Amino acid sequence: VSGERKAKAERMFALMDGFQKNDPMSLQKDILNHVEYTVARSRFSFDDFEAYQGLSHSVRDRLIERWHDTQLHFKREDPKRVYFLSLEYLMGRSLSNSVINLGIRDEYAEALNELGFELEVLAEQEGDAALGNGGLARLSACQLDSLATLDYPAWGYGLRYQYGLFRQLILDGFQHEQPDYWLNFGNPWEIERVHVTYPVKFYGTVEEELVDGRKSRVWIPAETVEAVAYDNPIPGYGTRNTITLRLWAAKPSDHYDMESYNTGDYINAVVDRQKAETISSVLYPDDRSHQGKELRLKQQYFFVSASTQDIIRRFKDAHDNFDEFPQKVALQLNDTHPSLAIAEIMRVLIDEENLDWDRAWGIVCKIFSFTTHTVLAEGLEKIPVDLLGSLLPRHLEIIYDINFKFMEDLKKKVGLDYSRLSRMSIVEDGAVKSIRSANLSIVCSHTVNGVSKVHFELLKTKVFKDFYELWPEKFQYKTNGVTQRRWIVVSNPSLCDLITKWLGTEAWIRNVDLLTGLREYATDAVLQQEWKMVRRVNKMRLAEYIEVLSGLKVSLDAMFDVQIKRIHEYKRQLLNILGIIHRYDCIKNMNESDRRKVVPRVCIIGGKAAPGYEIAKKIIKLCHVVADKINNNSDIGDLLKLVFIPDYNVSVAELVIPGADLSQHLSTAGHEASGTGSMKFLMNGCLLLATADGSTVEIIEEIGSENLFLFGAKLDEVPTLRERGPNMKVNLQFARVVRMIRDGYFGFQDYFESLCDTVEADKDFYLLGSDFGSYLEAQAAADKAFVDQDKWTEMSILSAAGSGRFSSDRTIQEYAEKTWGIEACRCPF
Ligand code: BZD
Repeated sequence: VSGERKAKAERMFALMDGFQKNDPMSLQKDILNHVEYTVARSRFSFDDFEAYQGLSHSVRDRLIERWHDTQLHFKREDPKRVYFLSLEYLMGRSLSNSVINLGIRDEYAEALNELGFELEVLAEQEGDAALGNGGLARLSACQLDSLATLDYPAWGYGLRYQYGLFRQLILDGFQHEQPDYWLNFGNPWEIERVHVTYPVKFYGTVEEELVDGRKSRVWIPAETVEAVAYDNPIPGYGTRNTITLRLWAAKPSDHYDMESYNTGDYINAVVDRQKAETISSVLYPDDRSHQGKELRLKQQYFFVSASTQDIIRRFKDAHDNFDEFPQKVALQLNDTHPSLAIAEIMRVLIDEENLDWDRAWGIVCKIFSFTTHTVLAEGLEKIPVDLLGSLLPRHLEIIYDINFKFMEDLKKKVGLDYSRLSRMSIVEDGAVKSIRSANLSIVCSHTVNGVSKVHFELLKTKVFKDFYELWPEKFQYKTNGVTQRRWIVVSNPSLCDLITKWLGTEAWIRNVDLLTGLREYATDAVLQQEWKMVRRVNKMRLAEYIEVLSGLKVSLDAMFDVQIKRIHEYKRQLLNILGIIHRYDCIKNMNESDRRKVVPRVCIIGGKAAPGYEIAKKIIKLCHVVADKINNNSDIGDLLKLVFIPDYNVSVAELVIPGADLSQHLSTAGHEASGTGSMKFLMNGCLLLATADGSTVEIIEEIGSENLFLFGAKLDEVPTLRERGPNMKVNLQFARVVRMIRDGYFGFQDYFESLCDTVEADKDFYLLGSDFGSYLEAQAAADKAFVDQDKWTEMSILSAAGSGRFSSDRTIQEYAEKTWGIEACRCPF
């Protein structure tokens, strides 16, 4: 039978292959057909954007073919699947990534050339899919790429926001937020699944009813919204496997408020119906604070409910006994944002599938794993009980029940230690009674993961200390990683070719550990020469971008020094700017002969501030006024320039990272759970200037402390420093630059007052003052190293060569083996 099945499958795959041909001629035909029939433009007259549309539709066809094959294969094999639940994904652009992962980049480039277009130019037409805030969201995107590439049977689930992360507009140095209505001109990378829809219910009451002679709690919801699936195929590299990122959009339900139609208030009823769509309309732009807003809670439940219905439906297609559920399903909670999934699965198993509590609980405890991305206990998500009780009354009951049983068990273990019991309780009694999402997630997950070694230590000793003592076996960490496909192959094609040439193989694109092979050539004069060339061309691209943005011409001989990430006090962009002011001040007071020794710098800063985060917005403004002062001072010339890159996003990162000589990662030790930006720079041969925080500690293990510029207080010194205040010697230099701002040297004296206050000796929570001296020393060391370009290039090669551990392929393999218990399921042919 299996032979017959195989033959059938082979015939089918052969037919498919006959359907999509990848030679340049067929590709041209396809592109033109799409221009004519999909985009509805004449094939004799279309512009770059229309060419991009035609092109991406032809790529989409090829994605769909592999995606169908993969889904069919998964269905047949019925392996254990992992479902990755995340409220945020920062996918960026898809075109280049897709043609590379499909292995038909060169064919497309040739086809387009013959049509008079350039692939790179058309790729620029695409806007970013920015359905996320920062590190957590980009990590999800990298992990999907690795899941597909490593052939894991995986699904990503999320929300299809109509408005992604706001666009940052800078007017007179101030940040303004503009809506990102990214779906305006259609999105060729998604497939609307009109038949994959689920009702999601809200509000109402819980009543006790007799069901089959048993007393049961029954939720009678008051509102229904429809969730419609949009599938985004995610192709793996070097494999046919193409997995699904399924994003849900909210649509009015057909059952919605029929009453109003009957009573004749037709117009209001239609307007009301439309309100359902607001659930998936906008991404919350705060990457730290949790405000307990109803809409946010609705988003979370909407996404969780639709996803779990889909997962359970898929399970039930092939199984009828829920005890098998844990053998087939792993649910990964990306931070606490999807933690309502726990209560939802309990509810479905008990209320809809009629399992008793213990059986349902036994299942739930085997399927969930939870990864936290936070370092501060204060940063943990809380849901006000009142809000949850009104929106999801039955879920609140279930969470109370889980907590009651947990507390009873805990009492048996720790006795009546009330302070401990209250710290560990899922329910927080306080001014606002709330549900602690992290406690819920820990209690109900079999594994809790941190994202770096340092983070893991903090989880064990601070953030989740009580839980670690109770269940040490639950806690693990998986060092974050990024995908080398996006961060080298797509964004730095010349470095990619160079690496392949020197390693003599492309295999590193799937097995990044092979990069260590570059170590033996780190001092090879020929490689060094070629490496420098590649880096210079990338700097040229970046310099052109800067000129177009700001009109500023920068020297390619200068050190390009970059800090790009969300603006946060703990990330200390302010430390960077104060350092720049100090450098400016020194240069101004130098004589001619000293000036000749200065290493010229182009300082580049970019990032968004959460709209309500005043201090972060002031840091952006400060950057602009300092830049105005420095860049317009003819006396300084090329020795120092400062540029703020507006609207930082994934595609900007793809341009900036390959062109950076030095990148800065300045978080106060103990504040960055991991940090993944540094990994992208490292892979691209950019040197790091960093504190011993998050992933940097592990980067040092790989490349050695001699190959980066380390500074600042160590994790264990931070608490003492906070108590003692900064030491006086450092204070002098630091006080001088802060004083310049306070005195109005850069203008906006009143406006910057509160910003300066945050770093006054007695308030300097993030320790800018005490780290300043050591920061300047690290900067001086970087200058010194840059003078010897051969040595610098050696360090650069060693950085890239040591970046293998920071591939998301490694992270995902560890998750698969140690947390999810899933195996690869490779689509044949
Ligand atoms: O997650 C980040 C951490 O700050 C980084 O250190 C880490 O590298 C990455 C990936 O693990 N956290 C976030 O990006 N968090 C958010 O974006 C976020 C969004 C909404 C609500 C809360 C946090």
